[in-house]
Amino acid sequence: MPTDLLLTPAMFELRRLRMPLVRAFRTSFGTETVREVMVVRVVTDHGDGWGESAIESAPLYLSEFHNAADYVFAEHLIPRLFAAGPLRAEHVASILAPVKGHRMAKSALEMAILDAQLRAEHRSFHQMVGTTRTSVPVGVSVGITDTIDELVDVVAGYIADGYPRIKLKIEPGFDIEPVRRVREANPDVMLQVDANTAYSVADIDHLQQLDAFDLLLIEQPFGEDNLVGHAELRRRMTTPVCLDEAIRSVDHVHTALALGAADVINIKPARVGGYLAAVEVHDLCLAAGVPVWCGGMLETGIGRAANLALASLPGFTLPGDISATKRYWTRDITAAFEVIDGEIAVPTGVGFGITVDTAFVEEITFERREVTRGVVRG
Ligand code: OSB
Ligand code: MG
Repeated sequence: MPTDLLLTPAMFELRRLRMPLVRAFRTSFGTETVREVMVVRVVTDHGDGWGESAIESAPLYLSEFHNAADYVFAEHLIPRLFAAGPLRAEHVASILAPVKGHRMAKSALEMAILDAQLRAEHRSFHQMVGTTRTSVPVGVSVGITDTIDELVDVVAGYIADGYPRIKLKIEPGFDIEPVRRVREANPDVMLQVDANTAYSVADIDHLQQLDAFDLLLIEQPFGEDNLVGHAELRRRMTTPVCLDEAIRSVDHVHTALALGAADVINIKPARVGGYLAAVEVHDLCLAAGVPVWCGGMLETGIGRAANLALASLPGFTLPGDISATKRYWTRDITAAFEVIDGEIAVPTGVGFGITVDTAFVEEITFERREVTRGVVRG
C-alpha cells in the first residue's frame, strides 16, 4: 500500500563505472566495447536507494552525456531536490520541471528516491506497478557486424540461448541483405530492425524492400524530431513503424499519435524522464490501442530489474530489449538475470528487488562524487 512517508535526502553519490561488454556493440552511431555507466545512490533519513542514469559517455544516441550530466546533477537538479524539503518520488518530476530537458538525469534521481521510498515502505516496484505477471518475454538487440556470415552466426547463438525475438541494428549499407539472410536462416523467429535515426525520407523506396521479411517493426529510421517523416513512412510501408528517440515525453506520444507517426512505441523509462512517466506513457498507449515494448540501454542489473517490473504491465505486448546478464557482462553489479523459456522473472524484493554488489562497484568506479545538502559542489 502507498503510504504518506516523506524522505529527506542528505546526500547523492554519483559514480561512473567502467564495464567491459561481452561483445562489442555497434550501432549506426558508434561502437562500444567498454561501457561507461553512471549510477546514483541517495542517502535519506529513511535509508538508501539506487538509480541508473542510462546516459552514455558521448551525445550520440540523444543529447545527454556524462560530463554534461555531472554538471547538471550538481548545479541544477540535486540543489532543487535539497531545497524542496521532505519529498516522495512522485514529487520529483514537478520539482525538477523548471530545468528543461535532461530527462535521463532526472530519471536517475527519481529512480534512486523511488528505490529508497519503496524499501522504507517494505514493498517492491513490481507491487507498485500492480501486476500479477511474474515473468516477461524478452528479446535481444544484435549489433552491426563486419560480415553478414558473422551476423547469422551471432543470431544463431542467441536463438540457441532461447530468445524468441531478435532485433537487428541496421544502417545504410547494412540493411536489406543482412535482414534477408537472417530471415532465410530463421523463418519463424520474431524479427525487427532498429536504425537509430540513420536514414532520411529520401530512403523510403529503399526501406520498402524490408516489407518482404515479415518484420515485427522498424524502429526510428529518421531523425529524433522527424515525426512527419515517420508518418509518411507509415503510409508507404506495411512493416509497422516504431519510435524510440522521438519519444522523450508524454507530450511526444500525443503528438506522434495525432500525426499518425507510429504503430508501436518503444518505452525507455530514462528517455521519457523516469519510471513514473513511463507508466503514464504505457497507460496512454494502452488506452489508444497502441502496443508498447520496453527498450534497453545496455543497463546494469539495477536498470534491468526496474525494466522487468515495468514490462509486466499489460500494454507491453511485444518482447523487450531486456536480455540475460551474460549477453552484456561477465560480471554485473547485481545478481545475474537468466532467460528461461524466452522470459526473465520479474524481481519481487523490496525496492527494485536487487542487491548492489558495493565492493564490486567500488572496484570498477573511475569517478565518484558526493553532492551533500548545503554543499553545492561535492
Ligand atoms: O536504440 O535501442 C536502442 C543501446 C544503447 C542505445 C540505444 C539503443 C540500444 C539498444 C540496446 O538497442 C538494447 C539492450 O539494452 O539490450
Ligand atoms: Mg532504438
